[in-house]
Amino acid sequence: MSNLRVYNRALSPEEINECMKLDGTPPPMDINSGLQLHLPLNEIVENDAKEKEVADISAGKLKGKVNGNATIVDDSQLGNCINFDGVDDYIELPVAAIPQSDEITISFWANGGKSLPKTNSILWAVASDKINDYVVNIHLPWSDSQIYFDCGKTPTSSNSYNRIQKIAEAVDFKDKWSYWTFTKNVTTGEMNIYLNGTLWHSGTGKNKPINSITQVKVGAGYGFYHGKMANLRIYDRVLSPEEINECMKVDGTPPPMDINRGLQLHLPLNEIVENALIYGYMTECCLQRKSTNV
Ligand SMILES: [Ca+2]
Repeated sequence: MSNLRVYNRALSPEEINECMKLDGTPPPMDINSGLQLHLPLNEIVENDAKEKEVADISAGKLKGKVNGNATIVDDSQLGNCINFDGVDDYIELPVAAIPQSDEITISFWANGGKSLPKTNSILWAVASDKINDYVVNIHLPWSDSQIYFDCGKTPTSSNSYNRIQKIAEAVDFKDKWSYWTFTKNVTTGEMNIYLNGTLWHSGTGKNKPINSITQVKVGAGYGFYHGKMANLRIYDRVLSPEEINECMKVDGTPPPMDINRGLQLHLPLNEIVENALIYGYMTECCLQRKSTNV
């Protein structure tokens, strides 16, 4: 016997088939492991102080504060997404959005407006009040059509960042959605840029650390980004190419049926464990873990 499920509701034939399919499929990659921030950017809400915010759906539940008059627009490819006017719109994030770790991954969808290329940052995190004291900075692109990825700096001096850059085609940064992923590993000194899940540019010998930050902005920094953006994710680790492709696929796929709704019990029945002295605790803990790991 395998995968006994008990629900407090009647499942539809489609849901029953989904359970059957799921049990025969290997577990998916854990694209939530090391996730520091995930802004879907599909909704702007007002908080109690009447400030506009975007929600972080990662465990950290950080809030982004919306400035200017950034709007949510309906998009035929990605559904609702945020639009920056390129004049004064941006999101301010808490400094905890950028992990101070040896590794980082930043990924998002961007669809640039007509005014690109122009002087702008789409993501910007600085160590002081100096505009170019970058800890992380992405020009997408700068006015010279180059994509710049800056990450890590000499702690004691400003304007001392590690950088990789490459000229981009207009088709990659305007009037069309592209999925961009930026990674850095401080220990190996490797910095990578992926375009639509394929490695697009890389650099080595970039060992400067990702140190402390005083300000983080999305859609602005050194100039204002013009265009649409969706699903910003930041990780405290370097994602594999397979994981990057999985994120890209997840974002383009409609949400699956919620076969966990009303689930009272799920015994995978794939393991028999010996209990310890803390019998009651162990049983409850294992059952909980297994039902949430479906
Ligand atoms: Ca505006």
